[in-house]
Amino acid sequence: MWDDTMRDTFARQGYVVVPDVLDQQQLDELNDVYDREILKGNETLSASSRNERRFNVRGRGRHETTDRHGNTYVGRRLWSKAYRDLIDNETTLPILEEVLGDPAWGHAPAHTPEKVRPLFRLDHDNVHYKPPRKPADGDDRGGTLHGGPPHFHVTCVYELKSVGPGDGGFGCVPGTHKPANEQKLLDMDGDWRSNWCDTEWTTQLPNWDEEVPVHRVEAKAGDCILFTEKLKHGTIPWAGNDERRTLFYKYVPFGMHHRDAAYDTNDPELTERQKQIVEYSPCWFNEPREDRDYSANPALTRLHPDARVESDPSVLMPGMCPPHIKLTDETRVKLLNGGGA
Ligand SMILES: O=C(O)CCC(=O)C(=O)O
Repeated sequence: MWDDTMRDTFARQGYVVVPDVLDQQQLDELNDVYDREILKGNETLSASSRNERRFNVRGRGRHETTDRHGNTYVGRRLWSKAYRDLIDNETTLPILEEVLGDPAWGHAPAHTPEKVRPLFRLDHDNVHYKPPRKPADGDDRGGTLHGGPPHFHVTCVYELKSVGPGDGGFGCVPGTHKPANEQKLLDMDGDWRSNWCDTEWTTQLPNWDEEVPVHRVEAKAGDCILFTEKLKHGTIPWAGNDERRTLFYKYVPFGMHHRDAAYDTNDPELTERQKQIVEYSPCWFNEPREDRDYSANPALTRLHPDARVESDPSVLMPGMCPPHIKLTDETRVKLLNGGGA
């Protein structure tokens, strides 16, 4: 399935649609739980969010456990065998291993030791829901374009219902995962982040650079849109006759902090491999966000002995950008002075 054609498409566009990742039985199970947990049973959603639901479900039925590194986890996500099996889906797993493990793709820092390169992590998840919508149903601005070449996470977008022409949902500006193409956006006058797509409710800037066209990505139920967060992407207003039901599983390379969702690794229903994928790395190549309290998670601040201030760009595929290594000034000085991690 992940052949050179698909690899080339992903390298060129920054995304690729991997077809038929989920079979009908998996889709039925995922949709059944979705119906039960989200559409019918979820009393925690506020009335204002009934038309547009964007959330992760980690916080439902909260409970807390502590893993073997001393990190504390709170919460559960949509939780059934079908959802757990998406953590290490057999089709996307080898793709993730390659694009998150091989520093040539610009997600893993070049100094990541070979033996930990296959150990990517599920950083967090999101669920998007939209009811069927018609133009008369009122304003929908969709979302702004975001992402950028120094980002280092990769997302598997699983469609639980088909997304057809003109429906909306996932959109992007292919090629902008590479700085040279991103620059074409940065050079455009006007608010290109908000005004990037022509729909019933939104208008593209009249001076949009034709060299960086927008893709409205279609996919069948069961397909996976795999994209790098280096790519400029966003949500196109929903205009489908059917619902939008989309799951986002967002992965990072070993030892790279992004949003750090904290899954319950003590859940007995996880397989060993799933546990390893949701577990925090024991030490890190970048540092966690300063606006969060990590006192319950001591291992989240421990740097890997091979941590560096920058990732060597010479290993990259042509045009790719190395991952941003977020470090405090104090750590930078220490590393630059040869103090080690
Ligand atoms: O498919 C979409 O709605 C866009 C998702 C998105 O912007 C994201 O996952 O960061």
